[in-house]
Amino acid sequence: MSKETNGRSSHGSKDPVPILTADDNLPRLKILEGHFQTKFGKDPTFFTRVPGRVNLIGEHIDYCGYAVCPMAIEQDILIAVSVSDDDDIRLTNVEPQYEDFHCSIRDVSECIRETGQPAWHKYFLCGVKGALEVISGHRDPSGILAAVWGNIPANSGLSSSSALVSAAVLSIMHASQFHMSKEELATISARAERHIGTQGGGMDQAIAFLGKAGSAKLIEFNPLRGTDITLPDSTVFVIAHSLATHNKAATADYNLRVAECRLAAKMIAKKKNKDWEVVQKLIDVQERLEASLDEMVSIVISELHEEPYTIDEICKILDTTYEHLKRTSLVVPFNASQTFKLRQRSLHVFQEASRVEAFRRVNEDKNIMEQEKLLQLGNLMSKSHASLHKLYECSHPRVDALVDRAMNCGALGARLTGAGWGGCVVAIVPKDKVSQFVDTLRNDIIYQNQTENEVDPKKLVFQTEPKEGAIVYII
Ligand code: ADP
Ligand code: NG1
Repeated sequence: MSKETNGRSSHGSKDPVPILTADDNLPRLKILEGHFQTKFGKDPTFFTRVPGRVNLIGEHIDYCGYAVCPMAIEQDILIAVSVSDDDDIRLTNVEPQYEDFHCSIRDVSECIRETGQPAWHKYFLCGVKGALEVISGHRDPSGILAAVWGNIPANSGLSSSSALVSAAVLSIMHASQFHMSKEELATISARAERHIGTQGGGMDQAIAFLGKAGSAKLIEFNPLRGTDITLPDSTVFVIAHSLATHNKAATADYNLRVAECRLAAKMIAKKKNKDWEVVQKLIDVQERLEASLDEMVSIVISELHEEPYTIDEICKILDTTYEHLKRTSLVVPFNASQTFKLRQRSLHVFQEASRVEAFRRVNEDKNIMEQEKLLQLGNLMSKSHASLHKLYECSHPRVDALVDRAMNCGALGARLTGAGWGGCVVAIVPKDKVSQFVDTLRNDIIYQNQTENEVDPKKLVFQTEPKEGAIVYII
């Protein structure tokens, strides 16, 4: 077993990332160490480990300011690190599809900005940039050597990109002996990942650091905090891959949703005579109106129409110009013909935020019988999926088919997890039925997709349970 190293984890910061001693019970670290030695001809001095996550409920609402309910999973990103003798950042990856990369620490921003698909090294560099923004002025940053190895399915809604960015932030911070709390590291990592271009809300980086073995977390924002959610003993969550993947940073899908929510917030504020220019998030307008989530649903229905809004119409209602809107609300430059489904998106957000509250209440309520609890949790998850499919339009035919299949195989609820447009589903299954459920779903996926020889079905459908957040291993 790895043990906490006395005194090393405090460094004066509240709730720091644990620093453990790496030992022989961690075979992946040994393999990664070997890769590092082969590539760089020296030993790493420490390792960072950051998990992926599965979001149980609360999708596409973190960037609107609302609480979400994820848990950290077993799959992770590991990085072996050593400070280098020069200013260079040298990166290598155990998986050959991720090519080696190097650049000077002075050129990090420029390398992130380079056009083309968002290559893997850019996520690492986002982490470096985010960390440098905090430590510059306090420390002289040096170059580093880093070997990366991850086993979180990529582009699949299990937060592989945030685990990579967060692990890069943690690596630079630890290498610079700059010790911060988990909440601070999560905030820095969320800001860092936005350098890739997507305006994420911070859920993934929060659970990456705040994850706790045995508990899901209610993650709340502004200020960032995590509260344990103890899930019923008689339930298991199963993750299944739809075999459709989607890279968030490679398309405008995600940022369009962020923009639609911002515009909806401003439009409701304007119609209700509030300071629409200052309002950025849907939670801001709810706070100004001092309304409940149910009341916000009624307000959306009475104030926003169903037909998609054009930019001209939005500008007219807000009495502003497109140029001004671009600076304040639009996170990517859309062309003038882009339309915005403000009513559908904001309805999803307010109703999903209510479902998160209900999910928490059901878990905490000691008066609900266990079996009834599972049914209620499952029902909330299925309603969440229906809303992501219909109102938020971020599902995928393969994801919808997998959700249906999971329900037919005995799940009590199933939903898309993560950003969507492909990726994974999460299903809630009674513990005594789970092995039959997993076997049936695996066989089904093999049959449906003829993938028996291509993908290991064990990696496509697997049980999961809440795991610990980020860790530093010293040698
Ligand atoms: P996710 O939902 O998994 O976070 P994203 O589309 O946001 O998906 O980001 C996935 C990207 O993160 C990949 O395309 C790749 O560039 C990077 N990535 C994920 N896992 C690894 C890994 N093990 N090694 C290197 N890069 C990785
Ligand atoms: P994924 O793509 O699943 O890692 C993204 C965002 C989250 C959140 C979810 C949708 C990033 C890094 N992550 O997660 O903040 O908005 O979509 O709930 O942008």
